[in-house]
Amino acid sequence: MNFCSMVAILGAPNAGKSTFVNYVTGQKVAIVCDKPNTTRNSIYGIACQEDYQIIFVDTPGLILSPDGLLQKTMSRIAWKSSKQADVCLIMIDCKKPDFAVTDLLVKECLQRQKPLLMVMNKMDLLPKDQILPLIGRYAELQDQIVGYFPVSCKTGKGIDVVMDQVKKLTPQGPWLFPKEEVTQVPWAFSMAEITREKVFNSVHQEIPYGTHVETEDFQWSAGSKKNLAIWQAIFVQKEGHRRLVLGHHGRRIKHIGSLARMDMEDFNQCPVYLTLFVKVDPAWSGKYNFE
Ligand SMILES: Nc1nc2c(ncn2[C@@H]2O[C@H](COP(=O)(O)OP(=O)(O)OP(=O)(O)O)[C@@H](O)[C@H]2O)c(=O)[nH]1
Ligand SMILES: [Mg+2]
Repeated sequence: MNFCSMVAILGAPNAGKSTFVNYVTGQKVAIVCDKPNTTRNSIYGIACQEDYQIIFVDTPGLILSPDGLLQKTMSRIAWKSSKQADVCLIMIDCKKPDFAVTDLLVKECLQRQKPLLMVMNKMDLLPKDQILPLIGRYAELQDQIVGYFPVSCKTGKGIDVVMDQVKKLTPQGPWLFPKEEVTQVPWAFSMAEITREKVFNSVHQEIPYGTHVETEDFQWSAGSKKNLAIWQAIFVQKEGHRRLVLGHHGRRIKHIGSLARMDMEDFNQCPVYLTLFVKVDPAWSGKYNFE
């Protein structure tokens, strides 16, 4: 007998949604950064345990007043995922809760009559007694909320309890993906995301938000020894940003490339030759389909 459900992971930017999805799948399906608004698409993390297939949908952090095409699209993706899901999981950063976003999400999820789990993340950063005031905020909705789950997505503490609860809410039904699949996004996209994560971690202020990475080409070796060549373009919106991404004497792009290459070797289990180009395209966000 098979069981299957789709669980939308919703919350404010930086709450730890992608870290959660990586933890439950045991693989890095989504990129993680300490800067907000890292995730731009809906990314499935597919976890299979015994007869259960749970599709966790990582979503962009919700922004209340989205500014510009990219942010508006990101917010739309988050709302769409919440509509399609069987279960909603709202992730809260206990250390820095964003109540404006969380209140709105709670209201919308309950209106849609979805089972709602409140996951209080980053418990490793604060003493247990500080979590009670956070739970008290939704006291009058207690009967409608499935439960509160203190976790640390970094250490994994408490996540087994969330998994057990999700399984209880999962109906009988056919699996939607083959057992070995961990995400729905194309491989070339995952490779581009690896590089985008390194760019996000290496540059600051508005530059990461104006950056997009595309895998333009790749080639597997023809010989007996498996290896892989990948060519990617990092799009930025201004010439000044291109210079910053390149760095003095190209040092920054070299560093980005070598970190990305190591992750790609890990992902593909073979040597990788990565070539990066930095290109200026002020209008890239208008051309790119995020959904
Ligand atoms: N200390 C601690 N840090 C965490 C935990 N979970 C996530 N983080 C950190 O929080 C930051 C944001 O994590 P992400 O998983 O990228 O957050 P997100 O909710 O996906 O963010 P967006 O994609 O921007 O919406 C990263 O620096 C993570 O390492 C946790 O349980 N404890
Ligand atoms: Mg994310």
